[in-house]
Amino acid sequence: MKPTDLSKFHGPIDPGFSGASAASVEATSQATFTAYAEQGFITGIPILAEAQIDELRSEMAELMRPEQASNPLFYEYHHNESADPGTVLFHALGAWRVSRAFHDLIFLPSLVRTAEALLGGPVRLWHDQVFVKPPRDGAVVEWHQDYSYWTRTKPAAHLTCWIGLDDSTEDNGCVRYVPGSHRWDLLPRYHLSKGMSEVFNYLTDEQRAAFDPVPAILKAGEASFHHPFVLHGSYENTSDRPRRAAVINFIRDGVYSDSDEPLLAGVPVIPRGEKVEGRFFPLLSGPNGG
Ligand SMILES: O=C(O)CCC(=O)C(=O)O
Repeated sequence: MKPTDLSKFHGPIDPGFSGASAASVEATSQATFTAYAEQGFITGIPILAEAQIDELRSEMAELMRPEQASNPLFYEYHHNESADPGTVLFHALGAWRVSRAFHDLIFLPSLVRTAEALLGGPVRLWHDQVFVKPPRDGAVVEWHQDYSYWTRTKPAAHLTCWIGLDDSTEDNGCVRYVPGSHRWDLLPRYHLSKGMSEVFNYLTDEQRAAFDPVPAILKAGEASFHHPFVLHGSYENTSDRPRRAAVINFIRDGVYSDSDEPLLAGVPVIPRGEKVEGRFFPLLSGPNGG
């Protein structure tokens, strides 16, 4: 049976999901703007209530079923993206088209309002991602800047929100950020889960000296937001707990295509120079984002 493509719904489908939100929609404080501008990320933002975490965890288990590998709604799907077969990184793009809870997550007002504040205007979905590191043999995510993977869209008015579905700690492979690295030039793109040393081939002496990552230790349901140039990565999960995450990648409304190829697998071409919009890039601000 053909799976239902939830991208046709540009607003929440299940009022119960959004209604359970833990987070009130508050104005972004000056301290938050300052931290984001200085460090390139902010962490510890409460987003999800217990019921939403439970729902996303159970839908994550569905998304990971072997038969999903052939689901054409995903833009990318890797049961294991790790280059080391002894470790596992489940990583997929496009869950919002497949799962109701992951779909409704992108419209949560608390997320959208923070994204608007940090990007300085109305926002759209660029794409979503899910990352799962299973207990004990969870793989690494190499140090990288997100925009290295997104140069086909311009300008770099992008923002990533990383939401933990488990407590994330140093031993289960939490994300780590290099404060201030959002002011560095763009690094090349390389394998996302091969090791943690590729990046050092490209850093200047000055950048190596300034390389001092900090762990984003989060409770389940909390989020961090990061700049598209901030250097970040994560080590193995050596704990006996999973480390599951939902990631939303926003663009400011007005970002345009710089490619004549599909921006995401299976999506109609947006010719170079034309605005990124339409069914697969919903506007989240305004009535859609509740
Ligand atoms: O989940 C991770 O460890 C990496 C996530 C990441 O690279 C991102 O959210 O941009």
